[in-house]
This record gives sequence, C-alpha cells and structure tokens, in this order.
Amino acid sequence: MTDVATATITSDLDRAKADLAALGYCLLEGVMKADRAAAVRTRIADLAEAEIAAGTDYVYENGANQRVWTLLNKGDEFADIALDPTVTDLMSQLLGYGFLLSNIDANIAGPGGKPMFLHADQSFAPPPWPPWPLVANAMWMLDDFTAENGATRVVPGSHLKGEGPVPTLEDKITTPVTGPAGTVMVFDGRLWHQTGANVTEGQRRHGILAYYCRPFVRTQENWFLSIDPDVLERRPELRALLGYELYLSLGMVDGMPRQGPRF
Ligand SMILES: O=C(O)CCC(=O)C(=O)O
Repeated sequence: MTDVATATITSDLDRAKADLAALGYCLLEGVMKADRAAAVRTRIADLAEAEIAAGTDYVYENGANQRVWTLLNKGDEFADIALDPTVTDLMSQLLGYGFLLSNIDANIAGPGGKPMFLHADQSFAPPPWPPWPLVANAMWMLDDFTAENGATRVVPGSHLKGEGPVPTLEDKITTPVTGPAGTVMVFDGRLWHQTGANVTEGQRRHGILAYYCRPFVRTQENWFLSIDPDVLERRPELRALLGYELYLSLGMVDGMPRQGPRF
C-alpha cells in the first residue's frame, strides 16, 4: 500500500497518544529492554514446546501458528507485563477507570502461516459502536516484527468507522506494523487488524497480547475459574485488574459493602 499514514515508533508518550487518537494505534519503543524481551521470548518458546509435549497445546493454522493462553498462571513475568505502567496509563485513557484485563496470551506466527481473518477486537458488540473503544490491546513484540515474519497488519484510521470489517483473509488493504523487539503496539479495540502471513523460511514471530476491556464488558478469560489462587496471593495488585473489586455496583457480593451507599 502507498501513501498510508502510519504510526511513528517513539518514546514520546504525547506523540504516541496523538497516533492512537488519529490512527487507532501507536508504537512505543524500548518499553521492554532487549535483554528482558529475549528472556520473555525464551520463556514463551519453552512453554510452547512444553505444551506440545504435554498435549495441551493450542497449535492452529495447519501447524504453523501457536497460542499460549492464560499466561498469568505460567510465570510472574507475565503479571509484570499485564501491569506495565506505560501501557496501563494508555489503557486508562482509552478505557476509563476500573478497566479489566480481558486476557493475556502469546501468539507465535510461524513459517507458512496465512493471514488471520481481518477483525476488530470488539466485534462481539453489535454496531453502531459508541464513539469510544470497549476494549483495547497491547502487542508486545518479542522478536523484530517484519512484513515477512507475520507482523500484525492494520487498517490505520479504521477505528473511526463505527463498525467492524467484513472478515476476510485478504491482506491487501492492511499495512504491516513493524518494529524492533521490545516495542509495544497499543491499539484501540475498534481498529481493523490481522496477524500477517509468515513467508520466511524459518523465523517464528513471538508476540504477547495483553488485552483489556471496560469494567462492564465480559472478559475473554474467565478469571474466576482459571486464575491460580497462588498467583493472586503472590500478586494481590492483580485483583482489581481481574474483576475482584467493585466497579460502581458491579461485582457485588451479598450487596454493596454495608458501610457504602444503599440503593
Ligand atoms: O498476532 C497478531 O499479530 C494479532 C493477533 C490478533 O489479531 C488477535 O489476537 O486478535
């Protein structure tokens, strides 16, 4: 594609916020230092291999791609990613106070993988959409993302269309979002996007999607069933993010706390 406005890779938060508003996504460089990105990548690759060996894997796309789900139960480094202050600051701007973690998983795009269907992450909501996002996502690049190895592809500005796309595997209307390992792409839940095709001979593209939602939207992961209680005990700061705290009158247990407002 030519002449498409695309986000600038930056460490300037104001610049990133401007891209997010105008284009529906932004790119922040170096939020994760190179050695940390490499260590997290190794951990994801090990988990992916171990899940295949255990028969609990989520391999798809004819064996080319693999998801590793529910990362909070698979290492405290993933709680740090979910709670990252730069990303959560942007999330509170996009989603308001009390936002939740909808899910956190890894997506590995391997050689031979075709494009994912074009979608927006809030396609569960019927159109017309409100003029603000219901959900938002952060893609943490653990490898250099390139057009060849399956970088996420987006339609810049599509977050303003008010509805999702007709799902298609076509990648001609999308543009690849490339960046060095350690870059994080934060994107509005209305943005049309897809995983790119991986046309390399042997590169596996590792990324972590930390996916958030407004506090009145159902989370993708059912945390109440899936979170390991030891994780919550070790990392109590996750409680609010996973929906264990009240949001106005949502999330009550036997009514509101007795010292609070009555209705
Ligand atoms: O892995 C990617 O590049 C994007 C994945 C994606 O679009 C999704 O999980 O909704």
